[in-house]
Amino acid sequence: MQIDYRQAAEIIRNSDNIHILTHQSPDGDTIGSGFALYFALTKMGKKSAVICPDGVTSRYAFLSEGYEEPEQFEPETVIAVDIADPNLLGDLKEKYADRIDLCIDHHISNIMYAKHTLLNGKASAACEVMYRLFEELGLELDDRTAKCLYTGIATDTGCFRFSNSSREAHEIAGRLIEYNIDFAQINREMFDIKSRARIQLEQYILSNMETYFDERCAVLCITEELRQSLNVQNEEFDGVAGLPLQIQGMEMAVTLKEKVSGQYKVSMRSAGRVNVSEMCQQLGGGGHVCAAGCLVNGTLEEAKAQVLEIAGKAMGE
Ligand SMILES: [Mn+2]
Repeated sequence: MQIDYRQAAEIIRNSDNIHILTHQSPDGDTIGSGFALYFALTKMGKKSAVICPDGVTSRYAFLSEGYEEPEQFEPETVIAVDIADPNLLGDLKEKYADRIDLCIDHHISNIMYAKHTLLNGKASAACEVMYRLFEELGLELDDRTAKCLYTGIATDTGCFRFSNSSREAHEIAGRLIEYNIDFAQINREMFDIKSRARIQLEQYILSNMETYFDERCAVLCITEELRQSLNVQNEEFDGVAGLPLQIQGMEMAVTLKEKVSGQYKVSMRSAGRVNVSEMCQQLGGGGHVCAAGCLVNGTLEEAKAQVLEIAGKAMGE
């Protein structure tokens, strides 16, 4: 059931022991909104734990500074943040999928799996929804909460470059930088600094990608064998899917990354003209107009053929 800010605030006021779930392959928004909620709940005198299916990767560890892992407890309330579909819970799916009381999200593709869903499809990030929820709760933010919320908005808007960078997103970010946060450093860490392995990965991708439909669609294939040979950790693939869109004239980019043998995680990015959310929906996935994903079974060639058929139609080929 979809609920509003007032009702979501009520649920939070009435719960004392809360598990906060983030999605697998974590990004700045899920980790940022998860820990922002933890800090807020702590301030309200409530017990909570942030549970991340892939752990807090080193890239986002700065957002969890000040987190104190509580002893294991049975939650009264389970809250999922930035999670459009319980399949994104990874290893946590079995334990939690059927018992999520509140989902706080901004994906229009949310399948409404939670008992209550606070969804703002116009929000740039779950962190933007979280900011409004804290307002509704009358909570005063502090530096570490502001740092989490700012990072989520900055990362989900591609540093305020994507079309979801609304006036609202800018205004909230403006209020967040009033706190003592080093936003220049956060953006440098999130957008400029890369590991050597990542630079090697980018070099590999740009020289080995395939292009289709008059060079308007790029396809990147990353098998597990290739990942290992490049010595790149899974967490370092964040943002790779959009890389080909830096090339003039490129309209969409598709990345096929081997998840397990016979299954590929497909990430699609659009420069704005084509709707990749619709394409991914045809394959059982979803997301945003310019950034979406799905899982495809089969060999690499089979997966690629499926994706190219749908992409070709969408691009008028
Ligand atoms: Mn998000």
